[in-house]
This record gives sequence, structure tokens and C-alpha cells, in this order.
Amino acid sequence: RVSEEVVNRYASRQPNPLRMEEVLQMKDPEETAKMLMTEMPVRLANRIAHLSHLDMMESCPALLCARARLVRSFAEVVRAADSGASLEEFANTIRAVKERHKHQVKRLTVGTHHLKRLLIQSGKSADEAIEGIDQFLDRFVLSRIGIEMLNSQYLSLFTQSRGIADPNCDPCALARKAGAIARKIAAEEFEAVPEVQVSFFGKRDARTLPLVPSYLLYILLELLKNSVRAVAENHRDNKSKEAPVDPIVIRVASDEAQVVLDIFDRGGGIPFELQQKVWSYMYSTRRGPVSADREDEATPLAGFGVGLPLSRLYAEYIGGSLQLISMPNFGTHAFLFLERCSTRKEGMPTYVNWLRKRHLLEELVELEVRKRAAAEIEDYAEAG
Ligand code: W6P
Repeated sequence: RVSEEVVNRYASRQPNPLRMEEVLQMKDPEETAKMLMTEMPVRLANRIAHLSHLDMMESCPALLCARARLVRSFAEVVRAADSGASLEEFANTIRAVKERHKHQVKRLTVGTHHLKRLLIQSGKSADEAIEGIDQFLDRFVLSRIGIEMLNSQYLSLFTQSRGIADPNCDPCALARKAGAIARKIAAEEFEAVPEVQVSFFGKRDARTLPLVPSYLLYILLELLKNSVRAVAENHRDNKSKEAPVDPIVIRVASDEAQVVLDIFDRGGGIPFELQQKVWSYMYSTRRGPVSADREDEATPLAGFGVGLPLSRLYAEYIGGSLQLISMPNFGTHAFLFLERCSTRKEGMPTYVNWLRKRHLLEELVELEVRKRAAAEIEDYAEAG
């Protein structure tokens, strides 16, 4: 067990985002363990404090469970660090952390759906409740990605010794791979599935950049599942069987500063009223209640779940950004912007210093009280 005070002490420090080049150079298990022992408690404590400050979270069992798991991991990492654990012991601690947090995102979606109902019951409008929860989740899950990356990087040093980042990650190759997977999934549901074309614009040596490939693959696969589905549905519903299926056209363009991907589908575009909602964790178009025990992501091609908001977070984490541009009755461009610079840092939420915030609030209240007293004295003086 750890006291709230210990958590707060670590939460009063800001996480230290790493530069991409530091991640690439993280090759020594000993050194990496040392770095994790100081950084991991800070990152975990900030998330615990962040979750604890979420209005009404105490009434949501799934959120309490998520917090209990964070506290457990925090306690174990702090204990391992303070007791000078051996490399092997520490690796086991981190393995246990990784395992414990495997289904956290699911817990969060279940917990926040419950929270939404409570907030609405307490008088908030649905839009207000959803906006607040989406903002919370964007920051909370972004920080989770950073923790996951450090843990995966560290553990990978024991199995493959080169880490999870690739200094020469090739977006074109990953786009082709994601295209093949998305088409295979779609072929189970649709008769006519679009081709995926990839072309590159730029100098030969600008094809690659340093990146964690699994994150880029996640983003591309999520985008392509949506594009393939849109085109396949559009073809099934609006065209004759013999008509050609419009291909999905991916353009990768780069120079020494950035790599930009345009994934263009002719799926008919995204209805205007959905354009903001696709970025929400709360508007899944999937039918039926979200259930806690359905850990898998239902049918892989099902309507918007958390895949798009998560993809945008991964893009932010790797120092990029993601935008959807819809053209009504025509199609959708998904633009993914990536920066090549290896001094770019992990994308990370900045935290309010929770303790300092409390002091500040007290000071503000104090100030307000004094101001009022002064005003009263003045009124009194004028009247007198
Ligand atoms: C659509 C809907 C969508 C979401 C995300 C990416 C691409 C697309 N295309 O029609």
C-alpha cells in the first residue's frame, strides 16, 4: 500500500518527454532500467492524480478499478526502485505492469460511459458531458502511450536488443502492408473490395524516417479500414456489380523536414454531422451496450469506435498530426503529417500541478475575501 502523499509527491513533478534520438539510443538494459526507475513513478503518479481529479470518478467502479491498477503498478515500481532491485527483478516488475494495464483502455471506455450517465443525471447536457470526458481521455490515454512505449522499449532489449524504434522506418512499405490487411478483413464482408495504390514523391533517401513502426501501422490500418469500408459500401449500395471499384490512392510526399501522407478514398465522404463525432470516444456507431467482458474489438470493420481518436493520439505521440477532409458525395482525404527531425520529443500532456493548484485556489479565495472586505469598507466610508 502507498499513501496518497507519496503519489502526490511524485505527481508534483512533470514527466520528462524523451527525444526520438534518445529512444533510438536506449540500448543498454541497465541504463534504461535506471531511467525508468526515476521516470516511471512520475508518469504513473501524474496519471493517478489526473484520474482522481475527474469529477464523480469515485462513483464508477470501472474507473476505480483502473485507478487501483495504476496505484498498484506505481507502488511496485517505486518499491523496486527504492530497494535496488536487480535487473531481472525490475524486468519482472515492468512485465507485470504491462500485463496489468493490457485492458485499461476498455476499462476506461466502460467507466466513462457510466460517468457520462452520472454527469447527465446531475444536470449536465450530454454534449457538455461528452466534451469533458473526451478531453480527459485524450490527455489520459496520450500519457498511457508514453508509458507503454518506455515499458515496451525496455522489455524488447531482453529479446531483440535493438528496441522497438526503427531508425529507417518506411511509411510506403507500412501503407502497403496496412492496405493488404484492411482488404483481407473487408473481403469477408464485401464482394467488391478496392485496391490500395501507394506512390512516393520525393528524393530516394527521403523515403524513411526514425519512428516506432507499430504506431504508424496502427494509424494506417485504422484509416484504411475506414476507407476500404466506405468504398466497399458505396459500391455495394450505389453501383452495378460490374462497375469498377475505385481504388484507394495513397500518396507519400517528403523532404528533409517532413513526411506527409494523403490517404484518399472515393467512399462518398463523411456526413457533416459526423465529422466532429468521429474523434469522440463516446459516439461509437456500433450497436448494443459496451460490455466489460468483451475485450476484443468486436468485428474489426465495425463503425467508428475508439480507433480514430486513438490514431490521432498515436500521431500526436510520435510528433505528428492527423486530419480528415471530407468532400460530400465524393470521398475523404486523411492527411497524416510526420516530422523527420530526430530531436522531436514524445508528445505528452502537460499536467496541472495538483498540489500547487490547491494552494492557488486557496490563495484566490483568500484574495477574493480580502477584496470584498476592502469594497465593504469603501462602501461604508462613502456612505458615512
Ligand atoms: C470515410 C470515413 C472515414 C474515416 C476515416 C478515414 C477515412 C474515411 N473514409 O468515408
